[in-house]
Amino acid sequence: MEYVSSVWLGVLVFISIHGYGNIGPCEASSRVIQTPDQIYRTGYHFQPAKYWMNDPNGPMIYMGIYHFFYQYNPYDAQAGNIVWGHSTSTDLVNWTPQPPALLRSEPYDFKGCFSGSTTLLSGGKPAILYTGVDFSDNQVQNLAVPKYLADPYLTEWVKSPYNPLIAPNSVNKIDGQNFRDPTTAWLNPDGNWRMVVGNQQNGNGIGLLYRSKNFIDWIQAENPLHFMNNSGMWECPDFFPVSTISQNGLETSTMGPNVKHVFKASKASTDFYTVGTYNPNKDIFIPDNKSLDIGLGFRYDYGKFYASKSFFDSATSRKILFGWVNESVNNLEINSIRGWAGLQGIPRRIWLHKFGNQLLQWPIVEIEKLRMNPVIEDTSVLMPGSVREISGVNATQADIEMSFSAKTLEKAEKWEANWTNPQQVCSIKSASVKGGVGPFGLLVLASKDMQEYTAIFFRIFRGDNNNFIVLMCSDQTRSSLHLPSSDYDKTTYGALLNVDPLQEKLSLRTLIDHSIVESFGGEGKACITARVYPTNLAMDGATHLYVFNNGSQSVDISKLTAWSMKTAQIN
Ligand code: DQQ
Repeated sequence: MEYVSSVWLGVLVFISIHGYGNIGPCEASSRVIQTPDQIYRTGYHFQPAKYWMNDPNGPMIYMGIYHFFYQYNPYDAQAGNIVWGHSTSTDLVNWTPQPPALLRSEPYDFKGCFSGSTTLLSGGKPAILYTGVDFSDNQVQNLAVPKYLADPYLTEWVKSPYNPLIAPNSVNKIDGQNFRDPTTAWLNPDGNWRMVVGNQQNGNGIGLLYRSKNFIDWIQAENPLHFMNNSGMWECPDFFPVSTISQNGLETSTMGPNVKHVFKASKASTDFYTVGTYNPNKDIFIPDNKSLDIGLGFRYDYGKFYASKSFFDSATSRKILFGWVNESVNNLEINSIRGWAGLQGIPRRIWLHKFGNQLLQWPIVEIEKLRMNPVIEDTSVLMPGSVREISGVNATQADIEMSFSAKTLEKAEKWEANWTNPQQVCSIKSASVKGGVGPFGLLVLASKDMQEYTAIFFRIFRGDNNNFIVLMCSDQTRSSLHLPSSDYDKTTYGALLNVDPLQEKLSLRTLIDHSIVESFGGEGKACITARVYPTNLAMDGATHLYVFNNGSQSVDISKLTAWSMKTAQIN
């Protein structure tokens, strides 16, 4: 049933009385909330049993077992003492903990075993390349190999006696503070390996290129594989081929016809990528479109998702991406009390869009085996100003797929010429700001009275050329109200979605898991991940899920399916 919700109006009245931008969380609730350790732990997202985790490292499949490594502090829920945590899986959903693969043990990694990658060498033998932080705080590149290749779980790793393989020195003049995160290596037609290390020189982000015949002696190429002036340090570079004719992934050394390459760099808390052409003979990578180069064009995610790492799953011919989803609490004490910090996003399958300029991303299909008790709504109309609860779903641990369409876009607001940053438009035009076509979408992890919610929504604008512009937003301004705003990062996230709303339905997939909300818009054209800490979850263990339309025009929901999600066995 459609209705103009008095609750929604109540929210708007509340906002207008209290002032939207400055609602102090303490003002919103005078209750003191004791936050138990486990409330915000996730049910189906990867996290260690305790303590701090950041970057994904070297995911791979070996002898039919998936391996996942990660930056891990084995003593504390804060960054520091970094080693390589390790877990294994047969389905990328349930994970078994293994002993850390790399501990800080040698002069060349005594201050940290930083990020790196795995490569499958000839005969499928795995090798880890990783950054060690040495006694003098210099970052150096190291090698480790499995102790027992017959062990599918690879529980023991041996560091190479030749370490460090590459170190900053007076000849190469590399800045030892900004030299880290080797990529998976690829084998060039000339029979030599190549790999890239992240670097910064004079504020310019650089992907230094190295060549090696034997995986031990690495020679720096004269030119970097890629760089960008004034873009700051490039952490965790990734470089891999994608097919222009198939959604299948490609093994990292694949080259030739129907292949493009993707270069990714992590900088300023954001993972940027660009699609281009790699010439293996000249060792040159050229982005197809300069205006879509690193920092200018596409991001894997427009919310919280960093230091990502991809791998080729030879068992299913997929390219799969992992990314670190940091906490949004700035108060380190909170993490310490909880005893853990950091999540991995649900692994995403990635492939090149048919237009060739961007990747599409979708949660791996295996996650769907956790779905249960679907709530299915067929076509319905969302009237202007309406809010409707989706009941019968565990709204704390859910997977929702839906698509919207509008019969007319007559009421679309004008896209202003000075709006160059979608994220800013999402903050000005947040979920509570009434629009023309939209905002419409989901209110997740919401309280019953809807004082608190996280809104994932679309707005459709009219551009100058009679075109339509689709904005996708994730609005956290009314999330986690029990946390003082000084402790909680409430940034609103936003992205433009390359969808023609006259021709196509607007799809939304949202994964909710206690303190993470991952949203995939336009069938994976734009992703936004947010961290939220629902007050209600702390109070009574309950959260709610709503669809809403705060525009002045009705929109149709063509299909909506919401599943409760089972809990996976994770570490
Ligand atoms: N995290 C690692 C570094 C990397 C950074 C240290 C990115 O190797 O550059 O934990 O989050």
